[in-house]
Amino acid sequence: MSGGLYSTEKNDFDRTLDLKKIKPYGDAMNDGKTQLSFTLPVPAGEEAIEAARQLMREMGFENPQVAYSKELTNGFTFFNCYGTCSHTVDFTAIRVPKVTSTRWEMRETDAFIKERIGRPIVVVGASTGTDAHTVGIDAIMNMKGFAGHYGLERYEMFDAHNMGSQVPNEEFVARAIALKADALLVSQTVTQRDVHVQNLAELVELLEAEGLRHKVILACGGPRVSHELAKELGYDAGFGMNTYADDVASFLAQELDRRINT
Ligand code: B12
Repeated sequence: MSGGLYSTEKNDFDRTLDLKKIKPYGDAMNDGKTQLSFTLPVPAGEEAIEAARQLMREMGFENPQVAYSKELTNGFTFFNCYGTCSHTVDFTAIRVPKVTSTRWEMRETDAFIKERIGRPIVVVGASTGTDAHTVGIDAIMNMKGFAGHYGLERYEMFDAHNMGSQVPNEEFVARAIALKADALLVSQTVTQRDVHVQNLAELVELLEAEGLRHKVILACGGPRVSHELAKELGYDAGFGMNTYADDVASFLAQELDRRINT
């Protein structure tokens, strides 16, 4: 097949594919068939189903169909729906800012650090501010890791310190200074009223006030964190959902090597 599925050329599989105007695929190219689910704050019944259909039309779906609905609790109904999407997106114009390091396995990263840095990389991590969610930072740092990917504590060449959750920025910075950290990892899960943005920005200000910002690699992560947002807030990198320790470890090793050796 010439060019592959993601080339701008039409592929042999379906000549009606136009990457400048992509839409959901159900069982034929460009049919727009979409499944979506949502809950409305109304009791179950024919009126609720009609409300769901009308809402889908407003969202740009033709032929809206409610396949399943169930009242979850008094006055709240869940819907499973199908519809035909009437909108398209230009796939060829999409540019997503992302971390550009190469993802290596744990052993490759350890070997690289041994050879190029010559000592373990000191990392301090926490879920900071009022955020009580620990699962994200644990997934990255703890020995057992996440979904079969060991965390930084398992690496021979990382000296990983996980401070847990609800760590005030001041305490986080104090620990970074005490341990002479090379890298700081911040996790933010709660985003209500943009609390994550305020908290992440405050940490950058504190680090700048201590004259530390450019001495450490600063990365953040969480389900609603993107690399773009992280860069905007003055971080070196941002990691979203489905990140593994491999991603962060590779990034830290390659970034520290760039800073020390080039
Ligand atoms: C478990 C959970 C809790 C547990 C947390 C227990 C614990 N020890 O962590 C408890 C019950 C305590 C809890 C409390 C609250 N929760 Co809660 N919680 C969840 C839940 C169900 C799962 C989160 C989770 O563990 N995900 C699994 C991990 C592995 O995924 P992750 O965090 O995205 O992490 C990955 C990536 O994002 C990334 N990553 C994350 N951090 C970092 C950091 C770095 C440096 C890097 C590189 C990568 C990285 O890597 C990880 C692995 O891939 C979610 C809903 C959901 N299904 O997601 C709600 C949810 C996050 N909680 C929510 C809320 C609102 C709360 C409360 C405020 C509720 C309340 N009113 O009291 C409180 C928080 C109070 C506080 N002060 O923070 C909301 C957040 C909404 C929002 N956008 O702000 C959610 C989305 C539920 C919802 N739909 O409303 N919660």
